[in-house]
Amino acid sequence: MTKPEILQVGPYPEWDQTPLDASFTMHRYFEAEDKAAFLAHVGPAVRGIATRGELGANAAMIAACPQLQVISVYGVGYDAVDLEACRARGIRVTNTPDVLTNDVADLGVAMMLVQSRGMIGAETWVRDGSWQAKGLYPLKRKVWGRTAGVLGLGRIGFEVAKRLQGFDMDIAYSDIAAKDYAPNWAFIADPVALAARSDFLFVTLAASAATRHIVGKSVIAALGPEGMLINISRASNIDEAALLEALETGALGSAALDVFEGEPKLNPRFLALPNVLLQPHHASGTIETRKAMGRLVRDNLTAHFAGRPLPTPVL
Ligand code: 8YV
Repeated sequence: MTKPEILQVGPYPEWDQTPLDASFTMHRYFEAEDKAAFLAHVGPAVRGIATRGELGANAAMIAACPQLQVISVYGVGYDAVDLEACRARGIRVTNTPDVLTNDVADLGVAMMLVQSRGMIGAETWVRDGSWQAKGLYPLKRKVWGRTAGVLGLGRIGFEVAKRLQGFDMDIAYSDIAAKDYAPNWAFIADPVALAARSDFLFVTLAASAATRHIVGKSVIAALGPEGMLINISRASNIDEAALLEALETGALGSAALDVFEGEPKLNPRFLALPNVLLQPHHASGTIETRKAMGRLVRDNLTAHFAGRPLPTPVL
C-alpha cells in the first residue's frame, strides 16, 4: 500500500520523525525555501497535515491541499488552525490534550516562584561576585498565603489551582460559568474583578477569537503595581501593547510570559524590561510529555488512514 502523503509544517524531535517517516511520506514544509512553490508542488497529493500548536495550518495551506482529510496538531491549542476552512470541507482536526496538562501547570507555577523570589537575579548575584562584593541580595516578595486568580479553569487552569493550594493561597477563578469540580475556589465571572483581588493572575484560557485581548488595559490596571501576570496560554489572550506599557510605567508590577505575539521574534521592548521573566514557549517542553504528544500525533494520523475512530478529535 502506498504511504499517505503528509505536509509537515514544523520540525519534530528525531524520536517522532523516524516513525513518521516509516509510516507516511512526509513533505517538510519548514525546510522549503520557496514555501508557495513547495505547496503548489506537493499540495495536490497531500492527504494529511502534521503541525504544531503555535504553527497551525492557515487557509492558504489548506486550500493548496485539495485532497486534505486530516490535520494532526502537536499541542493542545488549535487556535492557529483555520477551523472554518476545515469545517467547510469536512477536514478532521486532532490535538494532544491531557498529556501536557501537568507540565504546563508546573511551568506556570515555577514561573511565579522564580519571578516572585527573584531567582534569576539571585543566580547572577552569586555568579558575578555581587554576593561577596555587595552582600545580601535584595529582598523579594513571598508567594505562599497570597491571592491568586486563574483566568480559565479548564484542564490546565485546574491543575494550576490545585498546585497553588499547596502554597496555602487564596484562590479564585473566572470562566464562562462556575465549575462544579471547583467547590473550594471562589468563582468571579468578571476578569477585572478577578484581577483586582489577585496578587498573581494566571492566564490559562484556550485562545479563540472570543478571548482575544481578554486581558486588556482594565484587567492589567486592576492587577496593579504589586500584581504579577503569568501567561502560559497564547499571546493573543493579552493586549501586548497595553502589557508592555504597563510594565514600562510600573502600572503593572511584573509578568512571567511563555508566549509572545510573533514568537519567536518577540517585541524587543520585552528584552529591556527588568520586571519580566521570559520563557521560549516551552511549558510542555519535557522529554516525557513531548514523547507522549508525538505519539498522539501519529496515533491520530494512523487511526484516520486506517478508518478507525480518532483518539483525540477536535473536529
Ligand atoms: C507546544 C502548545 O509548545 O500545546 C500547545 O498548544 O503550544 C505547546 O504545547 C507546541 O505545540 C510545540 O511546538
